[in-house]
Amino acid sequence: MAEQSLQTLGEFLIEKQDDFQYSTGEFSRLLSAIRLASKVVNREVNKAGIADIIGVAGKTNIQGEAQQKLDVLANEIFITALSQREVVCGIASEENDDYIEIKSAANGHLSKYVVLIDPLDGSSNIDVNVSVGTIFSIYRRVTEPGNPVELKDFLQKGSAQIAAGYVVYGSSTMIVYTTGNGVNGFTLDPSLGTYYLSHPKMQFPSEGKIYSVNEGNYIKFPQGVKNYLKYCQMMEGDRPYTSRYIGSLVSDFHRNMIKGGIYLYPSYANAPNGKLRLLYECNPMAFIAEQAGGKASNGFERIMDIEPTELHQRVPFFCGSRTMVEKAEEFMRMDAVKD
Ligand code: P6P
Repeated sequence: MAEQSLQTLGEFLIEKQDDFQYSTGEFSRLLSAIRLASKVVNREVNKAGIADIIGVAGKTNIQGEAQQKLDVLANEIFITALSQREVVCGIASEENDDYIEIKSAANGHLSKYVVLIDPLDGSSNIDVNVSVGTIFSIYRRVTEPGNPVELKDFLQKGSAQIAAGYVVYGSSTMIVYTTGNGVNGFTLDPSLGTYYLSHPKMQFPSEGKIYSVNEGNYIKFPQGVKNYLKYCQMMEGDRPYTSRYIGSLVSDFHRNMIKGGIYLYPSYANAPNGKLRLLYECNPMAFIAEQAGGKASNGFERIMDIEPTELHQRVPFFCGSRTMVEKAEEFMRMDAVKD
């Protein structure tokens, strides 16, 4: 199908603006800032290999500029794009210990949105040319506009998100996001720098045959997880399932949403809350999963019901096709009853 017959992300934002109860145009400008930043990060991610080849990685590039780690660079790109459009009053990032207060020249602290972001998740995969992603979560501030943003504006339950999405820098670059009216995916045509609606109304298949987990941690997993993995591997009915683990949450999630599957990052011996962060990894992915008919929990409780207490807190994460997550939760409950 020729590009000119496909809807662009820009046209989609305009068309859907009325769906969005906060449609003052500010939100569309916020998503446009994310769209622009993702294109810049996409360019940097795709030339990272070149940087390695011509030996500039780690020191200075051919222009004599300091070569930055890509996740630090991606963080700066998103923060700059968001700060300069006077649509957010605060940003919290995986790369920053504390949240960033944004005071815009034009309206001071009157912007009503806060963004939480993992600017380049899975960045350790860059060196081995495996796909990585950006994950973002958007809330309305809960404190009075006009005053500086506060920590409580960020420590909101996932159920209060007004939008969430990810960028997957893979064999193609895609933006997938929800504003609570379903999930839509847009693919970048790099020759034009335009995102086109390629995956309308994405749905998690209710069943799946793929499980994604780092089995290297098996010995340290809770017994309920061990029992679920053995269930996945048993010769029975539609099993054994297939194990697929990229080591990049966005990529594993994206494949599972298209093909059906479950992603697990459980707690384990020396990590009682697992590895993934609640606010800028699990909540946004949970919002997308639920909007696509899937499910996301910590093995017992809905991720988006968890009351956050810290900016960078971790939670165990079970996310994907509804029946698969429910089966995993069943094994977790059975094990909990025994304790
Ligand atoms: P492990 C990347 O660091 C990440 O946050 C996710 O993208 C990925 O799924 C997970 O951690 C990989 O962690 O411990 O299996 O290497």
